[in-house]
Amino acid sequence: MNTYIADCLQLAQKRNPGQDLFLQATKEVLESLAPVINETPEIQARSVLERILEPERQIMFRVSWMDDSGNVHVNRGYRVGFNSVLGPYKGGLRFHPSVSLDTIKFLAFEQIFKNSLTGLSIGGGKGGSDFDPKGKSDAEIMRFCQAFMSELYHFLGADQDVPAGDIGVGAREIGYLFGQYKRLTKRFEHGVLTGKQVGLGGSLVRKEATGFGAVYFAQEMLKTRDDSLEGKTCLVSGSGNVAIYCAKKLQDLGAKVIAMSDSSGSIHDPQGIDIDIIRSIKEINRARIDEYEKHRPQARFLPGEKVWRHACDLAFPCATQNELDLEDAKTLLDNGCQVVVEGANMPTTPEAVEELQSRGALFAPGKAANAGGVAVSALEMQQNASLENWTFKQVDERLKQIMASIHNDCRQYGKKYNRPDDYLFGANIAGFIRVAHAINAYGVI
Ligand code: NDP
Ligand code: 2IT
Repeated sequence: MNTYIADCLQLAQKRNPGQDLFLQATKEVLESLAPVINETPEIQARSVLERILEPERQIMFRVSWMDDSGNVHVNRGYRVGFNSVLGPYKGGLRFHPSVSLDTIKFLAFEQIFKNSLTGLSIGGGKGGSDFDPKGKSDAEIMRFCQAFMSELYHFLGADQDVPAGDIGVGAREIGYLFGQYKRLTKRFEHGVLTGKQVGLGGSLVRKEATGFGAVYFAQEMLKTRDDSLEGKTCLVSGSGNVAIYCAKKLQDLGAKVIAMSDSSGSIHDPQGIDIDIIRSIKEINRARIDEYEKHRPQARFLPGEKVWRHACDLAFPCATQNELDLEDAKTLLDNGCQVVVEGANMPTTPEAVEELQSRGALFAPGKAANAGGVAVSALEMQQNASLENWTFKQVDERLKQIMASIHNDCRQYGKKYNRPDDYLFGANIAGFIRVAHAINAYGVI
């Protein structure tokens, strides 16, 4: 390994002890950068990697709120503004009991390069809380969001930091957060949050964007092998926002999705998942996925099982980090899977990525394949700033163009260094170059 990169990774380890997800993400990006660093001495001379590895700011705060029975709970809130050389901090909020500073830092770090790949003016940030939305009433969710925003609002602004949704945060939560921001600031500042409801400043296609975008990316990958999604068998993990619209687009384009999951287990439907039933169970009723069995006699719920055990052509991990490990990768490959596209952030472990790539499968990293969500968030900011509302078709067309352009950038940078099929390498280099250029252009700040 290049010694400058090795030194920087060592420094990151020393500075961030125990932050395993963050260190995993930094290693995965930096290990790709040797060719660029070797041919661009200013990167080391101006300590560009050291500056990229250190968040510009990290905010942690107490969130106290009252449940419906009058009990007081205390959670921890986070917002990490990692890098703003390309634009205001942009990235989602995650509400999940597993959230720690480590989780938010890894997500914010990934977001820098993802946002750079979109070609739009957005920097990298992420936030959230260890609050668990499961089983909470609507009123409890509202009170939590209000308490969370009561601290966070000081640090937000359409030109400063613009959160959106992620795990456990969708249009309902964004509505409560926006309402509280408006109440506290006395400003109707549309562009301070994205993922708003359509009709209340939200953009058409934002809800669908991450899942649709991942499928548009997969289409581009298959085109390089003169292939298409028509007739392909697919596995999609998760059954949340990303998974649902990934599965929907796959089916619209003639593929068959035979398994999906949530944190309780997976469902297998050999005739193809009925996505309207999943939407009704998970998106509308916020229930558990085992209910699917009641609606489809041929389907089976497999408690605690992942989706990866079934034979498929393409796999789309769309739930959470490190959910597809080495054993899963081997099973997928042995059963004929040739393409893995990450809808989630860092769902594939490094060992699994290596196995997939070394056995000739195509692998698309989340920072490229799931960039459609944040890209349409940026289009929402654009619509808010110009007081315009674009049609579904207009936004969807822009999304397709952006995903095709990210795909092209990954391949071009891969080709330049004789690794045309290595999307992880190409995405890391393409994302990094734009950020490094801006860091140099702004001087030492
Ligand atoms: P949702 O909250 O809508 O859905 C998350 C899904 O993943 C649910 O099915 C959930 O199951 C499952 N899940 C979450 N955590 C775990 C866990 N620890 N173990 C097993 N299953 C889990 O989130 P999204 O669909 O928005 O996000 C999914 C992934 O996509 C995340 O990695 C996120 O960072 C990423 N992403 C999201 C974007 C967006 O715009 N929303 C954009 C780009 C990436 P259960 O219902 O049981 O909790
Ligand atoms: O991981 C992600 O890109 C998101 N959760 C979406 C961020 C956004 O600002 O739309």
